[in-house]
Amino acid sequence: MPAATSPTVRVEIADAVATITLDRPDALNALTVPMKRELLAAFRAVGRNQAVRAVILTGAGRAFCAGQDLKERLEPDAAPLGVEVRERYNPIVQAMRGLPKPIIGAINGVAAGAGASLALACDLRLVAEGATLALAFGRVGLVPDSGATWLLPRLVGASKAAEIALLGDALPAGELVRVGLAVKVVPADALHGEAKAMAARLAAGAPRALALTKQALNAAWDRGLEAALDYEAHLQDLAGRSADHAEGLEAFMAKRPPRFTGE
Ligand code: T3D
Repeated sequence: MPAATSPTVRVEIADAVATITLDRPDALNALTVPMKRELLAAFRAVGRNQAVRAVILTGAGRAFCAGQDLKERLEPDAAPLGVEVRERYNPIVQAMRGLPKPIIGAINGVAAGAGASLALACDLRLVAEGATLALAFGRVGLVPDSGATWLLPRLVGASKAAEIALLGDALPAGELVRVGLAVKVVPADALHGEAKAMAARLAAGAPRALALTKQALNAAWDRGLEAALDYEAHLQDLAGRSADHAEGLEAFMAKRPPRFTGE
Protein backbone atom coordinates (compact mmCIF):
# COMPACT_ATOMS: atom_id res chain seq x y z
CA MET A 1 0.00 0.00 0.00
CA PRO A 2 1.57 3.37 -0.96
CA ALA A 3 1.69 5.44 2.25
CA ALA A 4 3.25 8.59 0.91
CA THR A 5 4.70 9.51 -2.41
CA SER A 6 6.76 12.52 -3.30
CA PRO A 7 8.62 13.27 -6.49
CA THR A 8 11.95 11.82 -5.37
CA VAL A 9 11.36 9.62 -2.34
CA ARG A 10 8.82 6.81 -2.32
CA VAL A 11 7.46 5.24 0.86
CA GLU A 12 5.51 2.00 0.74
CA ILE A 13 4.19 0.25 3.82
CA ALA A 14 3.18 -3.39 3.84
CA ASP A 15 3.15 -6.06 6.54
CA ALA A 16 4.65 -3.71 9.17
CA VAL A 17 7.64 -2.92 6.91
CA ALA A 18 8.23 0.52 5.37
CA THR A 19 10.30 0.59 2.21
CA ILE A 20 11.83 3.98 1.51
CA THR A 21 13.08 4.25 -2.08
CA LEU A 22 15.35 7.03 -3.31
CA ASP A 23 13.74 7.73 -6.65
CA ARG A 24 15.79 9.80 -9.09
CA PRO A 25 17.15 6.93 -11.13
CA ASP A 26 18.27 9.08 -14.09
CA ALA A 27 20.69 10.91 -11.77
CA LEU A 28 21.63 7.71 -9.89
CA ASN A 29 19.48 8.98 -7.00
CA ALA A 30 21.83 11.90 -6.35
CA LEU A 31 20.52 14.00 -3.49
CA THR A 32 18.93 17.39 -4.17
CA VAL A 33 17.61 19.83 -1.57
CA PRO A 34 13.95 18.76 -2.00
CA MET A 35 14.97 15.10 -1.95
CA LYS A 36 16.84 15.52 1.35
CA ARG A 37 13.78 17.25 2.77
CA GLU A 38 11.57 14.40 1.59
CA LEU A 39 13.93 11.75 2.93
CA LEU A 40 14.00 13.36 6.37
CA ALA A 41 10.21 13.62 6.36
CA ALA A 42 9.97 9.95 5.36
CA PHE A 43 12.16 8.78 8.25
CA ARG A 44 10.25 10.96 10.71
CA ALA A 45 6.92 9.66 9.44
CA VAL A 46 7.88 5.98 9.68
CA GLY A 47 9.33 6.69 13.12
CA ARG A 48 5.94 7.97 14.30
CA ASN A 49 3.94 5.23 12.60
CA GLN A 50 3.24 2.56 15.21
CA ALA A 51 2.29 0.12 12.46
CA VAL A 52 5.85 0.15 11.10
CA ARG A 53 8.29 -2.20 12.82
CA ALA A 54 11.17 -2.33 10.34
CA VAL A 55 12.43 -0.13 7.51
CA ILE A 56 14.20 -0.84 4.23
CA LEU A 57 16.17 1.93 2.48
CA THR A 58 16.97 1.33 -1.17
CA GLY A 59 17.41 3.07 -4.51
CA ALA A 60 15.39 3.00 -7.72
CA GLY A 61 17.16 1.91 -10.89
CA ARG A 62 20.79 0.85 -11.05
CA ALA A 63 22.19 2.91 -8.15
CA PHE A 64 21.62 3.10 -4.43
CA CYS A 65 22.66 6.78 -4.26
CA ALA A 66 25.47 8.75 -5.92
CA GLY A 67 25.64 11.26 -3.06
CA GLN A 68 25.14 14.98 -3.31
CA ASP A 69 23.74 16.17 -6.65
CA LEU A 70 26.87 17.86 -7.92
CA LYS A 71 25.00 19.78 -10.61
CA GLU A 72 22.90 21.46 -7.93
CA ARG A 73 26.11 22.63 -6.23
CA LEU A 74 26.85 24.76 -9.29
CA GLU A 75 23.63 26.71 -8.99
CA PRO A 76 24.23 30.32 -7.93
CA ASP A 77 21.92 30.10 -4.92
CA ALA A 78 23.44 26.86 -3.54
CA ALA A 79 23.90 27.11 0.22
CA PRO A 80 27.44 27.10 1.63
CA LEU A 81 28.57 23.51 2.24
CA GLY A 82 28.67 23.85 6.03
CA VAL A 83 25.06 25.01 6.03
CA GLU A 84 24.00 22.26 3.63
CA VAL A 85 25.61 19.57 5.77
CA ARG A 86 24.40 20.92 9.12
CA GLU A 87 20.86 21.72 8.05
CA ARG A 88 20.09 19.04 5.48
CA TYR A 89 22.38 16.00 5.82
CA ASN A 90 22.99 15.81 9.56
CA PRO A 91 19.28 15.70 10.52
CA ILE A 92 18.79 12.72 8.18
CA VAL A 93 21.64 10.78 9.77
CA GLN A 94 20.39 11.70 13.26
CA ALA A 95 16.87 10.58 12.31
CA MET A 96 18.22 7.25 11.02
CA ARG A 97 20.46 6.49 14.01
CA GLY A 98 17.75 7.64 16.44
CA LEU A 99 14.93 5.78 14.69
CA PRO A 100 13.56 3.29 17.21
CA LYS A 101 13.21 0.67 14.48
CA PRO A 102 15.84 -1.31 12.58
CA ILE A 103 16.83 -0.03 9.14
CA ILE A 104 18.06 -2.44 6.47
CA GLY A 105 20.03 -0.86 3.65
CA ALA A 106 19.23 -2.80 0.48
CA ILE A 107 22.25 -1.61 -1.48
CA ASN A 108 21.18 -2.25 -5.05
CA GLY A 109 24.04 -0.45 -6.82
CA VAL A 110 26.65 2.22 -6.30
CA ALA A 111 26.61 4.07 -2.97
CA ALA A 112 28.96 7.05 -3.33
CA GLY A 113 29.75 10.10 -1.19
CA ALA A 114 26.78 10.97 1.00
CA GLY A 115 25.07 7.92 -0.52
CA ALA A 116 27.76 5.79 1.14
CA SER A 117 27.12 7.66 4.39
CA LEU A 118 23.40 6.82 4.16
CA ALA A 119 24.31 3.17 3.64
CA LEU A 120 26.58 3.28 6.70
CA ALA A 121 23.83 4.88 8.80
CA CYS A 122 21.57 1.85 8.26
CA ASP A 123 21.65 -0.82 10.98
CA LEU A 124 22.20 -3.72 8.57
CA ARG A 125 23.18 -3.87 4.92
CA LEU A 126 22.41 -6.38 2.21
CA VAL A 127 24.28 -5.82 -1.04
CA ALA A 128 23.45 -6.84 -4.57
CA GLU A 129 26.11 -8.46 -6.71
CA GLY A 130 27.76 -5.60 -8.60
CA ALA A 131 26.97 -2.97 -5.95
CA THR A 132 29.85 -0.87 -4.66
CA LEU A 133 30.46 1.59 -1.85
CA ALA A 134 32.89 4.48 -2.26
CA LEU A 135 33.67 7.45 -0.06
CA ALA A 136 34.04 9.45 -3.25
CA PHE A 137 34.24 12.79 -1.44
CA GLY A 138 37.98 13.23 -2.06
CA ARG A 139 37.52 13.04 -5.82
CA VAL A 140 35.57 16.30 -5.69
CA GLY A 141 37.89 17.86 -3.12
CA LEU A 142 35.59 17.29 -0.15
CA VAL A 143 35.77 15.63 3.26
CA PRO A 144 33.65 12.56 4.14
CA ASP A 145 30.52 13.83 5.86
CA SER A 146 27.02 12.79 6.94
CA GLY A 147 28.50 10.69 9.72
CA ALA A 148 30.99 8.74 7.62
CA THR A 149 34.05 9.69 9.69
CA TRP A 150 32.24 8.65 12.88
CA LEU A 151 30.47 5.54 11.62
CA LEU A 152 33.19 3.97 9.49
CA PRO A 153 35.96 3.55 12.11
CA ARG A 154 33.40 2.09 14.50
CA LEU A 155 32.17 -0.35 11.89
CA VAL A 156 35.47 -1.50 10.35
CA GLY A 157 38.25 -0.22 12.66
CA ALA A 158 40.50 2.81 12.35
CA SER A 159 43.00 1.36 9.89
CA LYS A 160 40.48 0.11 7.34
CA ALA A 161 38.47 3.32 7.74
CA ALA A 162 41.57 5.37 6.88
CA GLU A 163 42.14 3.21 3.79
CA ILE A 164 38.54 3.58 2.62
CA ALA A 165 38.35 7.32 3.36
CA LEU A 166 41.77 8.41 2.10
CA LEU A 167 42.06 6.25 -1.00
CA GLY A 168 38.37 6.54 -1.86
CA ASP A 169 38.35 3.28 -3.83
CA ALA A 170 35.01 1.67 -4.60
CA LEU A 171 34.62 -1.42 -2.41
CA PRO A 172 32.93 -4.26 -4.30
CA ALA A 173 30.07 -6.19 -2.72
CA GLY A 174 32.20 -9.15 -1.60
CA GLU A 175 34.68 -6.83 0.11
CA LEU A 176 31.83 -5.11 1.98
CA VAL A 177 30.91 -8.46 3.49
CA ARG A 178 34.56 -9.35 4.18
CA VAL A 179 35.17 -6.16 6.19
CA GLY A 180 31.90 -6.56 8.09
CA LEU A 181 29.97 -3.75 6.41
CA ALA A 182 27.31 -6.00 4.92
CA VAL A 183 25.49 -9.12 6.04
CA LYS A 184 25.68 -10.82 2.65
CA VAL A 185 25.81 -10.44 -1.11
CA VAL A 186 22.75 -11.58 -3.03
CA PRO A 187 21.93 -11.73 -6.74
CA ALA A 188 20.54 -8.37 -7.86
CA ASP A 189 17.11 -9.78 -8.68
CA ALA A 190 16.86 -11.38 -5.22
CA LEU A 191 17.85 -8.27 -3.23
CA HIS A 192 14.39 -6.92 -2.49
CA GLY A 193 13.02 -10.36 -1.61
CA GLU A 194 15.94 -10.96 0.77
CA ALA A 195 15.54 -7.49 2.32
CA LYS A 196 11.82 -8.07 2.80
CA ALA A 197 12.45 -11.49 4.38
CA MET A 198 14.97 -9.97 6.80
CA ALA A 199 12.61 -7.07 7.56
CA ALA A 200 9.75 -9.51 8.17
CA ARG A 201 11.92 -11.36 10.68
CA LEU A 202 12.68 -8.10 12.47
CA ALA A 203 9.03 -7.01 12.29
CA ALA A 204 8.03 -10.24 14.06
CA GLY A 205 10.40 -9.42 16.92
CA ALA A 206 9.53 -7.49 20.08
CA PRO A 207 9.52 -3.86 18.86
CA ARG A 208 10.44 -2.30 22.18
CA ALA A 209 13.30 -4.74 22.76
CA LEU A 210 14.64 -4.05 19.27
CA ALA A 211 14.38 -0.29 19.81
CA LEU A 212 16.20 -0.57 23.13
CA THR A 213 18.83 -2.83 21.55
CA LYS A 214 19.53 -0.18 18.91
CA GLN A 215 19.62 2.45 21.65
CA ALA A 216 22.11 0.37 23.65
CA LEU A 217 24.36 -0.23 20.62
CA ASN A 218 24.29 3.48 19.74
CA ALA A 219 25.15 4.47 23.29
CA ALA A 220 27.89 1.83 23.68
CA TRP A 221 29.92 3.48 20.92
CA ASP A 222 30.55 6.41 23.24
CA ARG A 223 30.88 4.66 26.59
CA GLY A 224 33.31 2.62 28.63
CA LEU A 225 32.44 -0.86 29.94
CA GLU A 226 31.22 0.33 33.35
CA ALA A 227 28.78 2.81 31.83
CA ALA A 228 27.65 0.30 29.20
CA LEU A 229 26.96 -2.35 31.86
CA ASP A 230 24.94 0.14 33.85
CA TYR A 231 22.99 1.30 30.78
CA GLU A 232 22.23 -2.32 29.80
CA ALA A 233 20.83 -2.90 33.30
CA HIS A 234 18.65 0.20 32.95
CA LEU A 235 17.32 -0.83 29.52
CA GLN A 236 16.79 -4.42 30.67
CA ASP A 237 14.74 -3.09 33.52
CA LEU A 238 12.52 -1.30 30.98
CA ALA A 239 12.31 -4.34 28.68
CA GLY A 240 11.64 -6.62 31.63
CA ARG A 241 8.49 -4.66 32.49
CA SER A 242 7.05 -4.95 28.98
CA ALA A 243 4.07 -7.06 28.02
CA ASP A 244 6.21 -8.45 25.22
CA HIS A 245 8.65 -9.93 27.75
CA ALA A 246 5.74 -11.60 29.55
CA GLU A 247 4.46 -12.87 26.20
CA GLY A 248 7.95 -14.17 25.31
CA LEU A 249 8.11 -16.15 28.55
CA GLU A 250 4.58 -17.47 28.12
CA ALA A 251 5.27 -18.51 24.53
CA PHE A 252 8.48 -20.25 25.59
CA MET A 253 6.69 -22.24 28.27
CA ALA A 254 3.83 -23.11 25.89
CA LYS A 255 6.34 -24.08 23.16
CA ARG A 256 4.68 -21.73 20.63
CA PRO A 257 5.95 -18.72 18.66
CA PRO A 258 5.54 -15.42 20.53
CA ARG A 259 3.05 -12.78 19.35
CA PHE A 260 4.66 -9.46 20.16
CA THR A 261 2.54 -6.33 20.25
CA GLY A 262 5.05 -3.63 21.18
CA GLU A 263 3.43 -3.15 24.58
O1 T3D B 1 26.25 19.80 -0.19
C1 T3D B 1 27.33 19.25 -0.42
O2 T3D B 1 27.81 19.20 -1.55
C2 T3D B 1 28.08 18.61 0.68
C3 T3D B 1 27.91 17.16 0.67
C4 T3D B 1 28.66 16.39 -0.14
C5 T3D B 1 28.50 14.95 -0.06
C6 T3D B 1 28.81 14.20 -1.34
O3 T3D B 1 28.05 13.30 -1.59
S1 T3D B 1 30.18 14.59 -2.28
C7 T3D B 1 30.27 13.24 -3.41
C8 T3D B 1 29.25 13.32 -4.51
N1 T3D B 1 29.21 12.15 -5.35
C9 T3D B 1 30.17 11.81 -6.24
O4 T3D B 1 31.21 12.39 -6.33
C10 T3D B 1 29.83 10.69 -7.20
C11 T3D B 1 29.60 11.27 -8.58
N2 T3D B 1 29.23 10.25 -9.53
C12 T3D B 1 30.11 9.39 -10.07
O5 T3D B 1 31.31 9.40 -9.76
C13 T3D B 1 29.58 8.41 -11.07
O6 T3D B 1 28.38 8.88 -11.58
C14 T3D B 1 29.37 6.99 -10.48
C15 T3D B 1 30.73 6.36 -10.17
C16 T3D B 1 28.53 7.04 -9.20
C17 T3D B 1 28.63 6.11 -11.51
O7 T3D B 1 29.30 6.19 -12.75
P1 T3D B 1 28.57 5.67 -14.06
O8 T3D B 1 29.57 5.76 -15.16
O9 T3D B 1 27.98 4.33 -13.79
O10 T3D B 1 27.34 6.65 -14.32
P2 T3D B 1 27.40 8.15 -14.88
O11 T3D B 1 27.29 8.12 -16.36
O12 T3D B 1 28.56 8.89 -14.30
O13 T3D B 1 26.07 8.77 -14.24
C18 T3D B 1 24.78 8.57 -14.82
C19 T3D B 1 24.00 9.85 -14.71
O14 T3D B 1 23.88 10.20 -13.33
C20 T3D B 1 24.72 11.02 -15.39
O15 T3D B 1 23.73 11.88 -15.87
P3 T3D B 1 23.75 12.34 -17.42
O16 T3D B 1 25.06 12.96 -17.66
O17 T3D B 1 23.56 11.07 -18.18
O18 T3D B 1 22.59 13.28 -17.54
C21 T3D B 1 25.45 11.66 -14.23
O19 T3D B 1 25.73 13.02 -14.45
C22 T3D B 1 24.41 11.51 -13.12
N3 T3D B 1 25.05 11.56 -11.80
C23 T3D B 1 25.78 10.63 -11.21
N4 T3D B 1 26.21 11.06 -10.03
C24 T3D B 1 25.72 12.30 -9.88
C25 T3D B 1 24.97 12.63 -11.01
N5 T3D B 1 24.37 13.81 -11.14
C26 T3D B 1 24.52 14.71 -10.15
N6 T3D B 1 25.22 14.44 -9.03
C27 T3D B 1 25.84 13.27 -8.86
N7 T3D B 1 26.47 13.02 -7.70
